[in-house]
Amino acid sequence: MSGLDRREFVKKAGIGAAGAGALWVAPSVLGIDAAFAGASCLQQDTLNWNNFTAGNTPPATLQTFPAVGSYPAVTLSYTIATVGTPGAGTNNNTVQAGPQGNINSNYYRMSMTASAAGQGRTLTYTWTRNIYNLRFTIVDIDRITGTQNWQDVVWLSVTPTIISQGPRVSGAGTAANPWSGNGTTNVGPNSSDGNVSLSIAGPITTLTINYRSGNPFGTEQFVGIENLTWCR
Ligand SMILES: [Ca+2]
Ligand SMILES: [Ca+2]
Repeated sequence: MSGLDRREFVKKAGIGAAGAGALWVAPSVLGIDAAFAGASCLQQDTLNWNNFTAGNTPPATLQTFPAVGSYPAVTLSYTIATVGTPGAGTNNNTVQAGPQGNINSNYYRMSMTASAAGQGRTLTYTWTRNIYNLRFTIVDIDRITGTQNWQDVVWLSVTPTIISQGPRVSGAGTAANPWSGNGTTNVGPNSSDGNVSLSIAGPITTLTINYRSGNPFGTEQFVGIENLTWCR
């Protein structure tokens, strides 16, 4: 469908441009990836890291999304805890400027310098009411072997649906089968090879992202969390 045809179709379908941000639109209508757009989303919210200052630690209460029509307000907060005794790493628990994972926008960074396997960070997001169809991308899950010898390991508290997974990442994102870097060299900021894009149908009010070192000796390592999008 051409752009003009699409606009005409949208018009005939009664999908107002002014409300496009708040209305669910059939994914096939606007050419959005169907799995990413989800089945039913009358009110979609996005936690956009570009709204935070790069270099800063974000506030524990990240953002309140106001009531819209019959959808009550929802507030997203987070906590981050340290597991074991890793070093601070570089810019742990901060918003950083992209690109990372070949995505040219701000992202949230967890970092450490591990001295033992299993050290890491535990990041927990909490919403004040049920949310559905959560989608986001984790970037730079990678590994170096040799002198530096570090490996990123990540799993979620809820089994995700994987939308896409880079070739340098193994696993399924669960405690039994975590994602981990499978390469031998660093995945750079302009590569998506260490990315995982996922969705969680929900409903959920909390999600924990476990980040660990997979190797007993490592230098500084990190992963990033891109924008979070969900439906109320
Ligand atoms: Ca990494
Ligand atoms: Ca990397």
